[in-house]
Amino acid sequence: MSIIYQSKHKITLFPRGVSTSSHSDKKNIIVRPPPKSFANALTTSQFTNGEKPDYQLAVKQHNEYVETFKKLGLNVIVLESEEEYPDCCFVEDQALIVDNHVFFPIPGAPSRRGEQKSIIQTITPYMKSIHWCKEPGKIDGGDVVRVGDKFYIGKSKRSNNEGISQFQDFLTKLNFESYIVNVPDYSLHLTTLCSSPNSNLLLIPESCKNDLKFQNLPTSVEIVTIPDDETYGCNTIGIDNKVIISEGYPTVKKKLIEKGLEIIELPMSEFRAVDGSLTCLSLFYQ
Ligand code: CIR
Repeated sequence: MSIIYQSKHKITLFPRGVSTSSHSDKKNIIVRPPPKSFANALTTSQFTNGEKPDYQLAVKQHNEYVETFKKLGLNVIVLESEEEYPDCCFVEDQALIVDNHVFFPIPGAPSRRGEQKSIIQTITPYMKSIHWCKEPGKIDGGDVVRVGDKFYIGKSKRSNNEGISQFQDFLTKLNFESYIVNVPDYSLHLTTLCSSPNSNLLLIPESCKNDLKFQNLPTSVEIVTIPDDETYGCNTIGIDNKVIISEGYPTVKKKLIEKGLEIIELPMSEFRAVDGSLTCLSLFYQ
């Protein structure tokens, strides 16, 4: 198995609102640094001005991300980069872990399917049950947002009805409600547009207030809208009273401070260049 680093098991804080995990089930975090081939990662950007991502800077930014979780007391498991998979740092897409039950999706991008092998090897020993997506289903972890104890699943270019329905069956067996949200064409994943920094908040861009239909949100949840030019900043990771946000999104910062949350800002420019956000870089389990 290709684990290159594992921090001391010192756990005091619990992240929440990241993809599929609740605040109480995140003790271990799996990450994978970008490979040297990172500049070839999939992207919707055109790079007309020679703005391809810079590998060295991406490694530096990834390192800051990892150090943040170590400082917060999580057990950090760092997998080896895989050169043949330029997108391999975006581990969120490769597994859907809910209360230590895992659903392994068939990732929507065929070029990314081989990234899953090492994730399967790493996670499987710790899971209570293992479930597999079957063809013709496809779904990316980046299309799943947990808000409190309800799950919202993005129907996107990467996640189709068959994949979503298989994942919903998995959630039903675990007694969770789930709802489909149509992801607008201009966006890669549901997590590209929103996040739940704690179980009472949902951050979305203003223009998505009408586009993204979150049915039956828990009554305690407040929707916080952010100007469209800060859409990228809507992807956050909440940890107890702290929230990790991307650097350069002043309204996101201000509104979360107003909610009494403490902010940790991280530079994300190189991951943003290839459509990756904060949550895409991690997988959590108990
Ligand atoms: C991709 O297109 O698959 C990667 N370049 C970005 C994946 C981002 N992952 C995520 O939002 N969960």
